[in-house]
Amino acid sequence: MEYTQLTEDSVVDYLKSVPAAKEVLGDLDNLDIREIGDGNLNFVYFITNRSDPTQTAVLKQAVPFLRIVGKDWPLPKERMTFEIMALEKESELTPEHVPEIYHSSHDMSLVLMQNLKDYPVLRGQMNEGTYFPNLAEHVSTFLAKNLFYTSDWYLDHRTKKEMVKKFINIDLCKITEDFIFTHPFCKSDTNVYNERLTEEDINFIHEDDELKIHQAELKYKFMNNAEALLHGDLHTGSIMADEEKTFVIDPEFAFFGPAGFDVALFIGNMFLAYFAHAHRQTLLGNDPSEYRTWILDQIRETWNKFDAKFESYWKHHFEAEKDLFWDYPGGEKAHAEYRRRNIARIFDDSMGIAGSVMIRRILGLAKVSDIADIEDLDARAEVERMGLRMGKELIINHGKYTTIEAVADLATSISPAGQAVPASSAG
Ligand code: SR1
Ligand code: MG
Repeated sequence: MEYTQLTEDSVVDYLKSVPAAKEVLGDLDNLDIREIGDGNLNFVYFITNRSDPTQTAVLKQAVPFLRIVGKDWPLPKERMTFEIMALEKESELTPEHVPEIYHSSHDMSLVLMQNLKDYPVLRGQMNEGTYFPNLAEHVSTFLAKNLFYTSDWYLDHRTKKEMVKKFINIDLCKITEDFIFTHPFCKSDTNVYNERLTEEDINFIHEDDELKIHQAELKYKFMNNAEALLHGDLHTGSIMADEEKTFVIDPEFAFFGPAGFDVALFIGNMFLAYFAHAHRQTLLGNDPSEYRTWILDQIRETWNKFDAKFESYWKHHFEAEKDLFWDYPGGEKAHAEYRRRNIARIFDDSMGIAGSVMIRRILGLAKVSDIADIEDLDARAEVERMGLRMGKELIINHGKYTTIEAVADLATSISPAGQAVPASSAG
Protein backbone atom coordinates (compact mmCIF):
# COMPACT_ATOMS: atom_id res chain seq x y z
CA MET A 1 0.00 0.00 0.00
CA GLU A 2 1.33 3.43 -0.91
CA TYR A 3 2.12 5.71 2.06
CA THR A 4 -0.53 8.18 3.15
CA GLN A 5 -0.51 10.14 6.36
CA LEU A 6 -3.47 8.95 8.43
CA THR A 7 -5.83 11.23 10.35
CA GLU A 8 -8.45 10.49 13.01
CA ASP A 9 -10.93 10.27 10.10
CA SER A 10 -8.99 7.84 7.92
CA VAL A 11 -7.70 5.36 10.53
CA VAL A 12 -10.82 3.17 10.36
CA ASP A 13 -10.61 2.76 6.57
CA TYR A 14 -7.01 1.71 6.92
CA LEU A 15 -7.83 -0.79 9.69
CA LYS A 16 -10.41 -2.41 7.42
CA SER A 17 -7.51 -3.54 5.20
CA VAL A 18 -5.71 -5.19 8.16
CA PRO A 19 -6.93 -8.71 9.08
CA ALA A 20 -5.48 -8.55 12.63
CA ALA A 21 -7.44 -5.35 13.38
CA LYS A 22 -10.81 -7.10 13.46
CA GLU A 23 -9.51 -9.79 15.81
CA VAL A 24 -8.22 -7.22 18.28
CA LEU A 25 -10.83 -4.48 17.95
CA GLY A 26 -14.03 -6.29 16.95
CA ASP A 27 -16.57 -4.16 15.09
CA LEU A 28 -14.46 -1.71 13.07
CA ASP A 29 -17.50 0.49 12.45
CA ASN A 30 -17.84 1.19 16.15
CA LEU A 31 -14.45 2.62 17.07
CA ASP A 32 -13.45 5.70 18.97
CA ILE A 33 -10.21 7.15 17.52
CA ARG A 34 -8.17 9.82 19.28
CA GLU A 35 -4.79 11.23 18.34
CA ILE A 36 -2.84 11.44 21.58
CA GLY A 37 0.80 11.78 20.48
CA ASP A 38 2.68 14.17 22.70
CA GLY A 39 6.16 13.09 21.66
CA ASN A 40 8.59 14.93 19.46
CA LEU A 41 8.37 12.84 16.32
CA ASN A 42 5.22 10.86 15.50
CA PHE A 43 1.43 10.58 15.50
CA VAL A 44 -0.17 8.15 17.92
CA TYR A 45 -3.84 7.07 17.78
CA PHE A 46 -5.70 5.56 20.68
CA ILE A 47 -8.33 3.16 19.29
CA THR A 48 -11.16 1.72 21.40
CA ASN A 49 -14.31 -0.24 20.62
CA ARG A 50 -17.12 1.97 21.95
CA SER A 51 -19.12 -1.04 23.17
CA ASP A 52 -16.21 -2.95 24.70
CA PRO A 53 -13.26 -0.90 26.02
CA THR A 54 -11.20 -4.08 26.44
CA GLN A 55 -11.02 -4.19 22.64
CA THR A 56 -8.38 -1.56 22.21
CA ALA A 57 -5.05 -0.86 20.48
CA VAL A 58 -2.62 1.91 19.67
CA LEU A 59 -1.56 2.85 16.16
CA LYS A 60 1.67 4.76 15.80
CA GLN A 61 2.60 6.31 12.45
CA ALA A 62 5.78 8.13 11.46
CA VAL A 63 5.32 11.22 9.29
CA PRO A 64 7.96 12.58 6.90
CA PHE A 65 8.95 15.45 9.19
CA LEU A 66 9.97 16.15 12.79
CA ARG A 67 6.70 16.78 14.59
CA ILE A 68 8.15 19.02 17.33
CA VAL A 69 9.45 21.45 14.66
CA GLY A 70 6.94 20.92 11.83
CA LYS A 71 7.00 20.27 8.08
CA ASP A 72 10.02 22.54 7.65
CA TRP A 73 12.21 19.88 9.23
CA PRO A 74 11.99 16.82 6.94
CA LEU A 75 12.77 13.45 8.51
CA PRO A 76 12.39 10.16 6.62
CA LYS A 77 9.27 8.29 7.69
CA GLU A 78 11.27 5.09 7.06
CA ARG A 79 12.43 5.50 10.67
CA MET A 80 9.44 3.33 11.54
CA THR A 81 11.22 0.41 9.85
CA PHE A 82 13.89 0.61 12.57
CA GLU A 83 11.25 0.74 15.27
CA ILE A 84 9.50 -2.34 13.86
CA MET A 85 12.75 -4.31 13.54
CA ALA A 86 13.85 -3.32 17.05
CA LEU A 87 10.47 -4.20 18.57
CA GLU A 88 10.72 -7.61 16.90
CA LYS A 89 14.17 -8.26 18.37
CA GLU A 90 13.20 -6.95 21.83
CA SER A 91 10.07 -9.13 21.75
CA GLU A 92 12.30 -12.16 21.22
CA LEU A 93 14.67 -11.27 24.06
CA THR A 94 12.40 -9.54 26.59
CA PRO A 95 8.76 -10.19 25.61
CA GLU A 96 7.56 -9.26 29.09
CA HIS A 97 8.88 -5.71 28.68
CA VAL A 98 7.59 -4.68 25.23
CA PRO A 99 4.07 -4.10 23.91
CA GLU A 100 2.52 -6.89 21.85
CA ILE A 101 2.63 -6.11 18.12
CA TYR A 102 -0.59 -6.92 16.22
CA HIS A 103 0.39 -5.58 12.82
CA SER A 104 3.13 -3.51 11.22
CA SER A 105 3.65 -1.98 7.80
CA HIS A 106 6.95 -0.68 6.49
CA ASP A 107 5.15 0.96 3.52
CA MET A 108 2.73 2.87 5.72
CA SER A 109 5.44 3.46 8.37
CA LEU A 110 3.15 2.31 11.14
CA VAL A 111 2.65 -0.24 13.85
CA LEU A 112 -0.56 -1.41 15.53
CA MET A 113 0.17 -2.59 19.04
CA GLN A 114 -1.05 -3.33 22.55
CA ASN A 115 -2.67 -0.37 24.26
CA LEU A 116 -0.71 0.15 27.47
CA LYS A 117 -3.28 2.56 28.88
CA ASP A 118 -3.15 0.86 32.28
CA TYR A 119 0.58 1.59 32.46
CA PRO A 120 1.04 5.36 32.23
CA VAL A 121 4.35 6.90 31.20
CA LEU A 122 6.92 6.58 33.97
CA ARG A 123 8.13 10.19 33.76
CA GLY A 124 4.67 11.66 34.40
CA GLN A 125 4.04 9.28 37.28
CA MET A 126 7.42 10.02 38.82
CA ASN A 127 6.64 13.73 38.59
CA GLU A 128 3.69 12.99 40.88
CA GLY A 129 5.95 11.10 43.29
CA THR A 130 4.80 7.54 42.54
CA TYR A 131 7.02 4.62 43.61
CA PHE A 132 7.76 1.60 41.39
CA PRO A 133 9.05 -1.35 43.41
CA ASN A 134 10.16 -3.35 40.35
CA LEU A 135 11.67 -0.59 38.25
CA ALA A 136 15.37 -1.37 38.70
CA GLU A 137 14.79 -5.11 38.42
CA HIS A 138 12.90 -4.77 35.14
CA VAL A 139 14.98 -2.06 33.49
CA SER A 140 18.21 -3.91 34.32
CA THR A 141 16.82 -7.08 32.72
CA PHE A 142 15.73 -5.20 29.61
CA LEU A 143 19.16 -3.58 29.30
CA ALA A 144 21.27 -6.64 30.08
CA LYS A 145 19.39 -9.02 27.78
CA ASN A 146 19.06 -6.70 24.81
CA LEU A 147 22.64 -5.47 25.04
CA PHE A 148 24.42 -8.75 25.75
CA TYR A 149 22.50 -10.93 23.29
CA THR A 150 23.08 -8.51 20.40
CA SER A 151 26.81 -8.08 21.03
CA ASP A 152 29.78 -9.91 19.49
CA TRP A 153 30.21 -11.62 22.84
CA TYR A 154 27.12 -13.65 22.00
CA LEU A 155 26.32 -13.47 18.27
CA ASP A 156 28.39 -15.12 15.55
CA HIS A 157 30.38 -12.80 13.29
CA ARG A 158 27.96 -12.97 10.34
CA THR A 159 24.71 -12.51 12.26
CA LYS A 160 26.13 -9.55 14.12
CA LYS A 161 27.41 -7.80 10.99
CA GLU A 162 24.19 -8.48 9.09
CA MET A 163 22.31 -6.91 11.97
CA VAL A 164 24.61 -3.90 12.13
CA LYS A 165 23.96 -3.41 8.39
CA LYS A 166 20.18 -3.61 8.81
CA PHE A 167 20.27 -1.09 11.63
CA ILE A 168 22.23 1.71 9.94
CA ASN A 169 19.82 4.41 11.13
CA ILE A 170 21.45 7.48 9.59
CA ASP A 171 18.80 10.13 10.16
CA LEU A 172 17.88 9.33 13.73
CA CYS A 173 21.53 8.93 14.70
CA LYS A 174 22.05 12.41 13.27
CA ILE A 175 19.33 13.74 15.59
CA THR A 176 21.19 12.22 18.54
CA GLU A 177 24.55 13.49 17.28
CA ASP A 178 23.11 17.01 17.00
CA PHE A 179 20.62 17.23 19.86
CA ILE A 180 22.46 15.22 22.51
CA PHE A 181 26.13 15.56 21.63
CA THR A 182 26.52 18.93 19.86
CA HIS A 183 23.92 21.72 19.95
CA PRO A 184 23.44 21.94 23.73
CA PHE A 185 27.22 22.44 24.05
CA CYS A 186 27.45 25.51 21.81
CA LYS A 187 25.49 28.59 20.82
CA SER A 188 23.09 26.73 18.53
CA ASP A 189 19.83 28.37 17.44
CA THR A 190 18.01 25.16 18.32
CA ASN A 191 18.73 25.57 22.05
CA VAL A 192 16.04 26.83 24.40
CA TYR A 193 17.01 28.34 27.76
CA ASN A 194 15.09 29.06 30.91
CA GLU A 195 15.26 32.87 30.96
CA ARG A 196 16.46 32.81 34.58
CA LEU A 197 19.68 31.02 33.65
CA THR A 198 22.46 33.60 33.39
CA GLU A 199 25.04 33.96 30.66
CA GLU A 200 27.54 32.67 33.19
CA ASP A 201 25.44 29.51 33.74
CA ILE A 202 25.34 28.88 30.01
CA ASN A 203 28.99 29.64 29.34
CA PHE A 204 29.88 27.25 32.18
CA ILE A 205 29.00 24.65 29.51
CA HIS A 206 29.64 26.46 26.24
CA GLU A 207 33.10 27.84 26.92
CA ASP A 208 35.14 25.24 28.75
CA ASP A 209 38.02 23.65 26.82
CA GLU A 210 38.17 20.44 28.84
CA LEU A 211 34.43 19.93 28.62
CA LYS A 212 34.48 20.48 24.86
CA ILE A 213 37.27 17.96 24.31
CA HIS A 214 35.66 15.27 26.47
CA GLN A 215 32.25 15.90 24.94
CA ALA A 216 33.68 15.58 21.41
CA GLU A 217 35.26 12.27 22.47
CA LEU A 218 31.92 10.95 23.74
CA LYS A 219 30.25 11.89 20.46
CA TYR A 220 32.99 10.11 18.52
CA LYS A 221 32.46 7.01 20.65
CA PHE A 222 28.73 7.13 19.94
CA MET A 223 29.43 7.31 16.20
CA ASN A 224 32.12 4.63 16.01
CA ASN A 225 31.43 1.82 18.41
CA ALA A 226 28.90 -0.67 17.00
CA GLU A 227 28.85 -2.75 20.15
CA ALA A 228 25.24 -3.79 20.69
CA LEU A 229 21.72 -3.08 19.43
CA LEU A 230 20.56 -0.02 21.33
CA HIS A 231 17.04 1.12 21.99
CA GLY A 232 18.53 4.56 21.36
CA ASP A 233 16.05 6.70 23.33
CA LEU A 234 15.60 4.91 26.63
CA HIS A 235 14.61 7.81 28.86
CA THR A 236 11.84 7.72 31.46
CA GLY A 237 9.35 8.96 28.84
CA SER A 238 9.94 5.75 26.86
CA ILE A 239 8.89 3.55 29.77
CA MET A 240 5.31 2.70 30.77
CA ALA A 241 4.76 1.02 34.10
CA ASP A 242 2.68 0.20 37.10
CA GLU A 243 3.81 -1.39 40.36
CA GLU A 244 4.07 -4.81 38.78
CA LYS A 245 4.94 -4.43 35.13
CA THR A 246 7.33 -2.34 33.07
CA PHE A 247 7.25 -1.81 29.30
CA VAL A 248 9.80 -0.10 27.10
CA ILE A 249 8.33 1.63 24.04
CA ASP A 250 9.45 3.75 21.06
CA PRO A 251 12.71 2.21 19.80
CA GLU A 252 12.83 4.21 16.55
CA PHE A 253 16.37 5.42 17.38
CA ALA A 254 17.59 1.80 17.43
CA PHE A 255 21.05 1.16 15.97
CA PHE A 256 24.31 -0.53 16.92
CA GLY A 257 26.25 1.73 19.26
CA PRO A 258 28.12 1.70 22.58
CA ALA A 259 26.30 -0.50 25.11
CA GLY A 260 26.62 2.23 27.73
CA PHE A 261 24.42 4.60 25.74
CA ASP A 262 21.08 3.06 26.79
CA VAL A 263 22.25 2.76 30.39
CA ALA A 264 23.26 6.43 30.24
CA LEU A 265 19.88 7.57 28.97
CA PHE A 266 18.00 5.86 31.77
CA ILE A 267 20.39 6.81 34.57
CA GLY A 268 20.91 10.38 33.30
CA ASN A 269 17.15 10.94 33.28
CA MET A 270 16.81 9.45 36.75
CA PHE A 271 19.42 11.90 38.06
CA LEU A 272 17.44 14.75 36.47
CA ALA A 273 14.36 13.48 38.32
CA TYR A 274 16.43 13.40 41.52
CA PHE A 275 17.29 17.09 41.12
CA ALA A 276 13.76 18.06 40.03
CA HIS A 277 12.30 16.51 43.17
CA ALA A 278 14.28 18.90 45.35
CA HIS A 279 11.51 21.27 44.28
CA ARG A 280 8.68 18.93 43.26
CA GLN A 281 8.48 17.23 46.65
CA THR A 282 7.99 20.59 48.35
CA LEU A 283 5.09 21.29 45.96
CA LEU A 284 3.64 17.92 46.90
CA GLY A 285 3.94 18.92 50.56
CA ASN A 286 6.58 16.30 51.38
CA ASP A 287 10.00 16.27 52.90
CA PRO A 288 12.13 15.56 49.80
CA SER A 289 14.42 12.95 51.31
CA GLU A 290 12.18 9.89 51.03
CA TYR A 291 11.37 10.10 47.35
CA ARG A 292 14.82 11.32 46.35
CA THR A 293 16.44 8.49 48.30
CA TRP A 294 14.18 6.07 46.46
CA ILE A 295 15.35 7.50 43.12
CA LEU A 296 19.00 7.10 44.11
CA ASP A 297 18.30 3.53 45.26
CA GLN A 298 16.78 2.78 41.85
CA ILE A 299 19.82 4.22 40.09
CA ARG A 300 22.26 2.18 42.18
CA GLU A 301 20.18 -0.97 41.88
CA THR A 302 19.72 -0.60 38.13
CA TRP A 303 23.43 -0.46 37.49
CA ASN A 304 24.36 -3.17 40.03
CA LYS A 305 21.69 -5.56 38.76
CA PHE A 306 22.60 -4.80 35.14
CA ASP A 307 26.25 -5.54 35.90
CA ALA A 308 25.41 -8.88 37.59
CA LYS A 309 22.94 -9.98 34.88
CA PHE A 310 25.16 -9.01 31.96
CA GLU A 311 28.06 -10.89 33.50
CA SER A 312 25.98 -13.98 34.27
CA TYR A 313 24.60 -14.21 30.69
CA TRP A 314 28.16 -13.87 29.41
CA LYS A 315 29.64 -16.39 31.84
CA HIS A 316 26.92 -18.89 31.07
CA HIS A 317 27.48 -18.46 27.33
CA PHE A 318 31.25 -18.86 27.75
CA GLU A 319 30.85 -22.07 29.72
CA ALA A 320 28.54 -23.48 27.07
CA GLU A 321 30.81 -22.64 24.12
CA LYS A 322 34.29 -22.27 25.46
CA ASP A 323 36.51 -20.74 22.81
CA LEU A 324 39.88 -22.34 21.92
CA PHE A 325 41.41 -18.94 22.63
CA TRP A 326 40.68 -19.23 26.36
CA ASP A 327 41.19 -22.99 26.58
CA TYR A 328 44.38 -23.27 28.64
CA PRO A 329 45.14 -23.63 32.37
CA GLY A 330 44.09 -20.31 33.89
CA GLY A 331 41.99 -19.38 30.84
CA GLU A 332 38.74 -19.18 32.75
CA LYS A 333 40.24 -16.79 35.24
CA ALA A 334 41.59 -14.63 32.47
CA HIS A 335 38.19 -14.61 30.79
CA ALA A 336 36.57 -13.53 34.05
CA GLU A 337 39.02 -10.63 34.19
CA TYR A 338 38.26 -9.77 30.52
CA ARG A 339 34.54 -9.67 31.39
CA ARG A 340 35.14 -7.43 34.41
CA ARG A 341 37.23 -4.98 32.43
CA ASN A 342 34.62 -4.72 29.69
CA ILE A 343 31.77 -4.19 32.10
CA ALA A 344 33.85 -1.53 33.87
CA ARG A 345 34.39 0.16 30.50
CA ILE A 346 30.64 0.04 29.75
CA PHE A 347 30.10 1.70 33.13
CA ASP A 348 32.63 4.39 32.30
CA ASP A 349 30.96 5.08 28.91
CA SER A 350 27.55 5.17 30.60
CA MET A 351 28.53 7.76 33.18
CA GLY A 352 30.20 10.07 30.64
CA ILE A 353 27.21 9.91 28.31
CA ALA A 354 24.80 10.36 31.25
CA GLY A 355 26.50 13.73 31.71
CA SER A 356 25.73 14.70 28.09
CA VAL A 357 22.15 13.50 28.49
CA MET A 358 21.62 15.69 31.56
CA ILE A 359 22.98 18.81 29.94
CA ARG A 360 21.05 18.32 26.68
CA ARG A 361 17.73 18.22 28.55
CA ILE A 362 18.55 21.55 30.25
CA LEU A 363 20.10 23.61 27.45
CA GLY A 364 18.90 21.80 24.32
CA LEU A 365 15.63 21.85 22.39
CA ALA A 366 13.93 18.74 23.78
CA LYS A 367 13.25 19.21 27.48
CA VAL A 368 12.02 16.88 30.21
CA SER A 369 8.79 17.75 32.00
CA ASP A 370 10.41 16.87 35.36
CA ILE A 371 12.27 20.18 35.13
CA ALA A 372 10.68 22.17 32.29
CA ASP A 373 7.22 22.02 33.87
CA ILE A 374 8.42 23.67 37.07
CA GLU A 375 6.50 26.93 36.85
CA ASP A 376 8.63 28.86 39.31
CA LEU A 377 11.46 29.84 36.95
CA ASP A 378 13.93 30.69 39.70
CA ALA A 379 13.40 27.34 41.40
CA ARG A 380 13.69 25.68 38.00
CA ALA A 381 16.99 27.47 37.34
CA GLU A 382 18.33 26.27 40.66
CA VAL A 383 17.43 22.69 39.75
CA GLU A 384 18.95 23.18 36.29
CA ARG A 385 22.25 24.41 37.76
CA MET A 386 22.47 21.16 39.73
CA GLY A 387 22.06 19.14 36.53
CA LEU A 388 24.60 21.27 34.68
CA ARG A 389 27.17 20.83 37.45
CA MET A 390 26.73 17.10 37.64
CA GLY A 391 26.62 16.69 33.86
CA LYS A 392 29.84 18.65 33.40
CA GLU A 393 31.65 16.74 36.15
CA LEU A 394 30.62 13.40 34.63
CA ILE A 395 31.64 14.39 31.11
CA ILE A 396 35.09 15.53 32.19
CA ASN A 397 35.83 13.14 35.04
CA HIS A 398 33.76 10.00 34.45
CA GLY A 399 36.96 7.93 34.68
CA LYS A 400 37.34 9.00 38.33
CA TYR A 401 34.02 7.43 39.34
CA THR A 402 34.39 3.67 39.26
CA THR A 403 31.24 2.68 41.13
CA ILE A 404 27.62 3.77 40.89
CA GLU A 405 27.74 4.49 44.63
CA ALA A 406 30.42 7.12 43.97
CA VAL A 407 28.26 8.68 41.23
CA ALA A 408 25.23 8.75 43.53
CA ASP A 409 27.45 10.43 46.15
CA LEU A 410 28.34 13.05 43.56
CA ALA A 411 24.63 13.82 43.16
CA THR A 412 24.14 14.14 46.94
CA SER A 413 27.24 16.34 47.22
CA ILE A 414 25.57 18.72 44.75
CA SER A 415 22.18 18.44 46.42
CA PRO A 416 21.69 16.31 49.58
CA ALA A 417 18.55 14.15 49.42
CA GLY A 418 16.90 16.13 52.24
CA GLN A 419 17.60 19.51 50.67
CA ALA A 420 14.57 21.33 49.29
CA VAL A 421 14.46 24.00 46.62
CA PRO A 422 11.55 26.04 47.95
CA ALA A 423 9.37 28.31 45.85
CA SER A 424 11.11 31.61 45.19
CA SER A 425 9.45 34.78 46.39
CA ALA A 426 9.42 36.01 42.77
CA GLY A 427 7.67 32.82 41.60
C1 SR1 B 1 14.63 17.29 18.24
S1 SR1 B 1 13.79 16.28 19.30
C2 SR1 B 1 14.79 14.98 19.51
C3 SR1 B 1 14.55 14.15 20.67
O1 SR1 B 1 13.24 13.62 20.72
C4 SR1 B 1 13.30 12.23 21.04
O2 SR1 B 1 12.47 11.88 22.06
C5 SR1 B 1 14.74 11.95 21.37
O3 SR1 B 1 15.02 12.03 22.73
C6 SR1 B 1 15.44 12.98 20.59
O4 SR1 B 1 16.75 13.24 21.02
MG1 MG C 1 10.35 8.66 21.67
